[in-house]
Amino acid sequence: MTVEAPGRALKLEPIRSIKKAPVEEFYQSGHRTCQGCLSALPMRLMAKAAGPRTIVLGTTGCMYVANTTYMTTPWVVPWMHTQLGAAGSAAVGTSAGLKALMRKGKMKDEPINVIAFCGDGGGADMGLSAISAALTDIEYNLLIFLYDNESYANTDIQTSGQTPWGAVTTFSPPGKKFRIMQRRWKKNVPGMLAAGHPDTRYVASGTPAIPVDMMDKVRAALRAGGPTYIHVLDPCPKGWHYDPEHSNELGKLAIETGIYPLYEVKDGVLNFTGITKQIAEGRRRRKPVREYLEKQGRFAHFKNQDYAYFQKKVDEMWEQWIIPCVVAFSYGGPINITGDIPKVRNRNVKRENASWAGEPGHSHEEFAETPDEPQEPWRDDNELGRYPWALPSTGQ
Ligand SMILES: Cc1ncc(C[n+]2csc(CCOP(=O)(O)OP(=O)(O)O)c2C)c(N)n1
Ligand code: SF4
Ligand SMILES: [Mg+2]
Repeated sequence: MTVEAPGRALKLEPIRSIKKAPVEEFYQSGHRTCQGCLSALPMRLMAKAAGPRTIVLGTTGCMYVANTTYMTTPWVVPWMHTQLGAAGSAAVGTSAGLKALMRKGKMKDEPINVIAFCGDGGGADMGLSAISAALTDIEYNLLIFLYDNESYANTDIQTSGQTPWGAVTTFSPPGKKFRIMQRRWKKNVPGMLAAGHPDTRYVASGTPAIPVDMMDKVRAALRAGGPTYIHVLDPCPKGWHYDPEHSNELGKLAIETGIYPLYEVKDGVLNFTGITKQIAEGRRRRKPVREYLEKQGRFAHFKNQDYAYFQKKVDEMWEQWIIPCVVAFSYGGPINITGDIPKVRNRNVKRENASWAGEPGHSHEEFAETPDEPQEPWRDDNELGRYPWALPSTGQ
C-alpha cells in the first residue's frame, strides 16, 4: 500500500546531462572548506538540483563550521544549523511546521523542499535513530542527505562507523604492536535504511564525483514525496591524505573498484545506476581495490595481506550478498509459499567479473599462500588470545 504524503512535491524533471543543469547557484562562494573538499561539492549540487523553493537544515560538522565562519555563509536558500544527531528530527519538525502553517493559512500553500543534511558521524552513528524515525513518518515530505567523508572530520578525523577497515584516523594510528587499529567493516547504511523502511519511497546512494547521477537522485527523492534518504560518498583530502586534485578521481575509483555501489530503491524496486549497473550486469570488470587504496595516505601502512583482506571483503559483497553490495546476507532457503515469488535481480554475479581474476598481484588467495606476515592481517604478534579483547578502545 502506498500512502500519499499530504502536501505537494515539486515537479523536478531529471537533468540527465551536465549541460542541462541549472546555472543558478544556491550554495555559493564564501565557505572555508579545504581545497578539493568533496563534501562541499554535493552541497552545491544538491542545492542546484533542488532549486530556490528549498529549506536546508544541517547538523554540526565541516559543512556547518566551515560554512558559517565569521558571519558569512554560502547558502542562498534558507538554512538552519541543528544539533549533531538531529537531522531526522529537524527534518520532521520543519516539514510538520510548514504543513501546520499552510493548513492554518498563515503562509501560502505551496510545495517546499525540506532537506536535512548530516555527516557520517552525525547521521550514520549519532543520529541514526532519528533518521530511522523520520523514514517511518510517511506523512511528511523530506529528504535526509548524508554526506559521508568517512570520519568525524571537523574535530580532526576521528573514526566513525563509516571509516573503512584499516584506515588511519586520529583514533586509529598504526603502532608497533598492531598495524591495523580500525578493524570494523564499514556499516552499510543506505542498504540498512532501504531494507528496514519499506514505506520509504526513495533511498539512493551517490557521489559528487558523478554529479549528474547525484543531482538526478536528489530530484527523484524530492519528487517522490514522503520521507526519503540519499547517501553520498565524499573524498576528503585532509582525512584521506591525498593531493586535493585527485578528489574526483578517488570518488570514481570507489565505484569502479566496487567498494561503494551506486543504486536507487524506488517504491520497493532496486536498480543499480551508472558504473555499478555495468559491473552488476557483467559489462564491466571491477578494478582491484588496491588501485583505490594505495592512492590514499590513510592506507599507506597496508601490506600485501591487508590489500588482499580488503579485496576479499569486497568480493564477498559482490558474490555472497543476496543483492550485491545492498543486502548483507545470503539466503539459506528453501521458500515454500504460494503466490508470486519476487525476482531477485542481479544476483550471482559471475566470479569471472571479479576485479582481480586472472590479474597477477591482486588475488587474495595468491597472497594467502605466501604471506609475508601472520595470517591475521590486523596482528603482528600472532597471539590469538589477545585479540581483540585486550585492546584499548579505538574511539566513540
Ligand atoms: C552532541 C555533540 N557531540 C559532539 C560534538 C563535537 N563535534 C562537532 S562536529 C563533530 C564531527 C561530526 O562528524 P560528521 O558528522 O561526520 O561531520 P564532518 O565533521 O565529518 O563533516 C563533532 C564530534 C557536537 N558538536 N555535539
Ligand atoms: S576536513 Fe575534509 S570534509 Fe572537512 S572541509 Fe576539509 S576536505 Fe572537507
Ligand atoms: Mg564525517
